Amino acid sequence: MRGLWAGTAQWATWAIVLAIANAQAKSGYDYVDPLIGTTNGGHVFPGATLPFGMAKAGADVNGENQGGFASDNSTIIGFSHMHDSGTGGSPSLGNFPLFPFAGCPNDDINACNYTYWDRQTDRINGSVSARPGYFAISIASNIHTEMTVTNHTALYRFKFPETPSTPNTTLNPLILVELSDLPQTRSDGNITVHSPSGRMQGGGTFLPSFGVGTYQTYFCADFSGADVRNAGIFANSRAGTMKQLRVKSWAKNEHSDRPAGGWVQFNAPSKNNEIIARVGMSFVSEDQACRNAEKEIPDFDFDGTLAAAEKVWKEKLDVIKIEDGGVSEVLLKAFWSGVYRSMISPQDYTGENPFWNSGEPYYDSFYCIWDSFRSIHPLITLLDPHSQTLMVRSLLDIYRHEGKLPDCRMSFCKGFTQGGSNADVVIADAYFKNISAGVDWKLAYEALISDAEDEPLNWDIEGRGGLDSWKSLGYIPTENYDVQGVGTETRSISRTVEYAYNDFVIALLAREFGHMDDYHKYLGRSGNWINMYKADQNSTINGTDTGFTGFLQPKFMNGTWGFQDPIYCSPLLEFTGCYLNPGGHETYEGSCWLYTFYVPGDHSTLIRTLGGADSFVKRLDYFHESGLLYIGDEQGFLMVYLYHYAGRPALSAERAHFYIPSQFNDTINGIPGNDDSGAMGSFEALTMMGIFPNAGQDVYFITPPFFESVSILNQQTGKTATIRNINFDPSGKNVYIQSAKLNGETYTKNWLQHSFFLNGGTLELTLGASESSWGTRPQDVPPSLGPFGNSTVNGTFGQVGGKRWAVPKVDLGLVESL
Ligand SMILES: *C1O[C@H](CO)[C@@H](O)[C@H](O)[C@H]1NC(C)=O
Ligand SMILES: *[C@@H]1O[C@H](CO)[C@@H](O)[C@H](O)[C@H]1NC(C)=O
Ligand SMILES: *[C@@H]1O[C@H](CO)[C@@H](O)[C@H](O)[C@H]1NC(C)=O
Ligand SMILES: *[C@@H]1O[C@H](CO)[C@@H](O)[C@H](O)[C@H]1NC(C)=O
Ligand SMILES: *[C@@H]1O[C@H](CO)[C@@H](O)[C@H](O)[C@H]1NC(C)=O
Ligand SMILES: *[C@@H]1O[C@H](CO)[C@@H](O)[C@H](O)[C@H]1NC(C)=O
Ligand SMILES: *[C@@H]1O[C@H](CO)[C@@H](O)[C@H](O)[C@H]1NC(C)=O
Ligand SMILES: *[C@@H]1O[C@H](CO)[C@@H](O)[C@H](O)[C@H]1NC(C)=O
Ligand SMILES: *[C@@H]1O[C@H](CO)[C@@H](O)[C@H](O)[C@H]1NC(C)=O
Ligand SMILES: *[C@@H]1O[C@H](CO)[C@@H](O)[C@H](O)[C@H]1NC(C)=O
Ligand SMILES: *[C@@H]1O[C@H](CO)[C@@H](O)[C@H](O)[C@H]1NC(C)=O
Ligand SMILES: *[C@@H]1O[C@H](CO)[C@@H](O)[C@H](O)[C@H]1NC(C)=O
Repeated sequence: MRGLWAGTAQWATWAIVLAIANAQAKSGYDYVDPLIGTTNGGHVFPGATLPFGMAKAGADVNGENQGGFASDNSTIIGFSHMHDSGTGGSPSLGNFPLFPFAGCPNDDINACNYTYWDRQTDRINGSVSARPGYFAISIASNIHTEMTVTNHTALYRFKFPETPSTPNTTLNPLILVELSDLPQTRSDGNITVHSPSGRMQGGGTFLPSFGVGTYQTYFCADFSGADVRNAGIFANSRAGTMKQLRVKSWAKNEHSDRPAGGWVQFNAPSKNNEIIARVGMSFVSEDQACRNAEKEIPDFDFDGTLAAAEKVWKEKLDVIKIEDGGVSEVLLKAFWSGVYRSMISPQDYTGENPFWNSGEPYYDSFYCIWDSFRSIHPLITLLDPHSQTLMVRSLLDIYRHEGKLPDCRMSFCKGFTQGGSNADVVIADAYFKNISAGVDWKLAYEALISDAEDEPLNWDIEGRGGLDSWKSLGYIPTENYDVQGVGTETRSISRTVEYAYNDFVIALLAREFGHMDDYHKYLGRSGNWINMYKADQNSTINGTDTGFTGFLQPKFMNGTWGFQDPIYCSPLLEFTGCYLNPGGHETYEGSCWLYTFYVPGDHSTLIRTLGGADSFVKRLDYFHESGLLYIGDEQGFLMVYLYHYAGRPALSAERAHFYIPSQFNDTINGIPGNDDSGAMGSFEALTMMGIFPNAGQDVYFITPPFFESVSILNQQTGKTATIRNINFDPSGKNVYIQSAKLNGETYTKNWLQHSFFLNGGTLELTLGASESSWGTRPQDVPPSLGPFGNSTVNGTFGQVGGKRWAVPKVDLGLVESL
């Protein structure tokens, strides 16, 4: 069909008109399915939120409720107003859930159910409806609940049945709020119920879901649509008309799941059997929670609030335009949903910080940077550089007030560090991609040097451990002797490779800032990974030699090698053996096989170390094909693209098409691992646009987009960059680039720089059905420290064709109105 349209200018014009008409018919927004990843451990939050919004309204289940909801048969226990999405930790937030009843049987207030185990109610199958800014579900009591949000306020519309489903019950809706959170960690709490207004307000102290300390949060609930009949407090499973309650933990720092909260009962609603509940949230005070709600939703206008939320999302997604070229809806839905999920966290809590008021932005739920530095932040940088700027400034403000950059942070608490100090990479990535407005780079550099030089007392929650050994021995020894700080003494191999890459990006910034001594120092340390490379280590699977020799291995302080089976903690052997559990493993959530490939700053040296390009490619193929690689954890992402460094970009494209859609697709279990605040989504989005980044460097690997063309509007410059496939084949057979043109000029490098997106332009990729010589020469591969291939000549990172590249700095202030 398409062939008939090509050829004459007239038909071409019509094709454009049709393409535009099509684009208007269905926008990116229409393809987003927030329910993707809501079962089998995806832990995606599918409820209503604004981009990076604090209020995240959703239905909460009694089951796999890390993100509140799950697409299974679990019961509904409440509707709550803040969540985190995709956590690998325990359930997060979900404070102060509401729960509705159409009436209490026999008009007995105690015949309603108060505790979550008593009140849990089945969902009505097939009643869930979700789209950006909106979520709705019906439960077995025939109450239909819809929700939408503003930045700090959740808005619910409960529609009650004319006849309540319980016997001898008249329509007198009762809505309760419980002083609890999803993981049941409340230690103390207060609630005040106002009659006759029906306002309920209060606060509580809770535990973060993957960190240390406690946090306090506050709510303010108001209702509209029915007159208040009665109101009060409940405790345990009994309700009464007392109006105020203060619960305290029974012992210091003990939390309890002793149920307590408030309730309001109404006369029959005046219109449509509907009651609107508006719940303002704050981390500062009850008063501020009420003010947020009154300011953001003064009139309880559900439809107007929803329309505003939809508009914000449409605008957010609209910076990407695609011509889909006839690909399946599976790919369209996976793509747009991935883009969407990359923009729900971290959350903008500016103005809600109870600890300091610096005038700087405050973002929270960097959950965790170990997961997000690789692709979430690079994607936000492309699609929403202003938000990325605010996030970077927020990270630096956290450094200013808490003494270290976070590696993980949620609910104003320090979260657990999994490997290196990877905020260093976020900051370097931002620097090289023109994230500049209002960023204090002197402070940023100081923060990075602090990570590299000063070990904190507790390096489980910030910074790095083992720095004395790092500096003197050049690796993190297994069973390290560390007198500077305490932390979980495992993961010596994975911490070594991550610290090495963190030092690599510090070196790049040192050079930018003219600190040449630091540049040489950190460049030197960035090579430390090789100190754990045991050249004669073999790897067998069930006694059969894989044929590959040379792996990272544990090494003690005295230089003696330890042993960890190179496949240990891969899917093939003790897959779950390498978490933050104590002892017995020197890698984190992955095998020595995996971490031996993790040298993002110096792939050329890695390739030479592993025997040159051909054996590197063989090893990488084996890694992908043997079952050793799990793509559902973030370290797996870069592994898809390492072929680029060996001059085989075609193989990266093949792998990308293998994993999408077989592992990333449009089903409710359509992601292979927990989403970690959108990490899986950002991998899908960047991969399908054909521009996966090597985070921390000004490098995007070119692979053909999964669509006929992709355009991204840069909000800093107002320029549009388009990547267009020629000979595009929607069935995905022509995935091999034969030749490329950048703005009309032949382009042979297999990678792009961010200036393409800042300056705009067109990259045309001519595709074919088999691998070509495009992008395969040493001068075509992305920069590395060492030279490509063999050579003993020193490579110089960042020098391409003898000229060091520079990213033009653009003043964000000029174009913010875009
Ligand atoms: C390897 O070294 C030889 C001799 O120095 C040189 O001619 C050749 O271009 C090098 N190959 C690569 C891939 O750099
Ligand atoms: C719900 O339960 C039914 C019957 O027990 C089962 O067939 C179905 O697969 C379940 N659905 C989900 C999403 O778990
Ligand atoms: C029905 O409810 C009323 C109160 O509304 C109560 O007086 C009556 O006894 C109840 N009847 C039954 C059968 O429970
Ligand atoms: C309370 O829970 C019981 C047991 O599940 C249920 O039979 C009853 O209908 C519930 N009451 C209301 C008002 O929903
Ligand atoms: C939903 O369907 C499953 C079977 O598919 C069933 O087990 C479950 O009870 C249903 N839930 C409700 C609320 O009807
Ligand atoms: C919501 O917060 C975003 C920043 O996260 C801001 O740009 C936007 O203006 C806010 N919306 C309203 C209505 O205040
Ligand atoms: C509860 O109220 C008491 C007394 O006013 C106050 O000291 C405490 O901070 C409050 N706690 C919360 C979590 O609001
Ligand atoms: C490792 O493998 C190499 C090549 O397959 C073999 O020559 C060598 O003997 C093996 N070493 C051990 C310790 O098995
Ligand atoms: C290794 O052997 C065990 C026991 O026979 C088997 O269950 C497992 O699947 C094998 N693993 C691989 C990777 O072949
Ligand atoms: C080095 O230290 C390890 C761990 O303490 C020990 O097992 C090994 O025997 C030591 N090697 C030498 C040569 O002392
Ligand atoms: C979709 O992705 C999930 C998760 O990776 C996978 O288990 C499933 O097989 C995929 N479904 C299809 C139809 O490819
Ligand atoms: C090349 O590497 C050697 C050894 O690491 C070093 O001494 C020398 O200064 C380097 N040369 C340049 C030009 O960087």
